[in-house]
Amino acid sequence: MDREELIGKLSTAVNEGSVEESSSLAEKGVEAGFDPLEVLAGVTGALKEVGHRFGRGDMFLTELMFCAEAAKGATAVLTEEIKRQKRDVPYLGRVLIGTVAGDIHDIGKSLVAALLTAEGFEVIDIGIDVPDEAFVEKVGELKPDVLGMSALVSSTMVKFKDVVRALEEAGLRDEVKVIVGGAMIDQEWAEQAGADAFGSDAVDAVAKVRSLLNIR
Ligand code: B1M
Repeated sequence: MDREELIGKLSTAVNEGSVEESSSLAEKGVEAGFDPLEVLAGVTGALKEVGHRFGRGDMFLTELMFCAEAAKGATAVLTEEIKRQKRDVPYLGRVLIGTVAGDIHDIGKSLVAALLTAEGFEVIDIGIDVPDEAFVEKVGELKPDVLGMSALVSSTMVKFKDVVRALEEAGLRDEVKVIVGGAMIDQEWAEQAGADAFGSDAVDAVAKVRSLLNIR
């Protein structure tokens, strides 16, 4: 099977919510030596398609959940390979990352965390549905160089602003750079929230974190 065929089959597996099939195809891609980032793009592209179908009402929530599990399985295999390929990279800094309160989407956030780890950052992932105060508490306790927040739903995007304000109130805002991202987020929203950067995807997030810390 060539790369295009594998990516096509993987996209179908994600679209159909075939959990075992998607992981097995991702493993085949790794064994064949295909670029894991390129294969990952097939997975995220398929999830976008799934999102459109769900948004149009062409799919039930239970079906969406299977598609998400299929994507997660493949993503886990591919991100492990990315980390393996980037072994022995120098330490670049500490990043605290999480999905904001009220939001349980974690695939994008985990992908950003995995690529940052592969790049040489120590990433502390505090999970999903993270209350504002937990972000602030962890920034105070762990002193990360960068705080990353992810949000995917319109009603949770406002949380970035709340956390930034809470960091200011705790006197911690000047001690940490803030980057935000998620499917609905753009540069303008990030600026309005008071963040220092916006990541359009995981690769861009890594570039922005490097730039925030003046790492060439
Ligand atoms: Co949800 N969901 N979902 N969902 N879901 C969306 C976001 C939605 C757009 C689908 C749709 O209707 N078209 C819609 C939001 C609409 C809106 O608000 N305008 C939606 C909805 C409505 C919901 C529920 C409310 C559905 C319901 O219950 N009726 C519910 C919300 C629950 C909650 O959070 N409270 C819900 C639930 C779910 C599942 C649990 C079934 C599942 C998530 C499973 C999981 O994460 N473990 C799910 C999924 C899978 C999606 C879609 C289809 C795919 C999301 C995804 O993982 N994409 C999504 C549609 C879409 O996004 N177009 C949708 C792949 C991922 C790699 O991309 O997360 O964008 P993404 O991350 C990218 C970039 O955005 C960026 O880099 C990543 C890698 O490239 N990025 C960052 C992300 N975070 C970053 C942080 C950074 C920097 C970059 O710095 C820190």
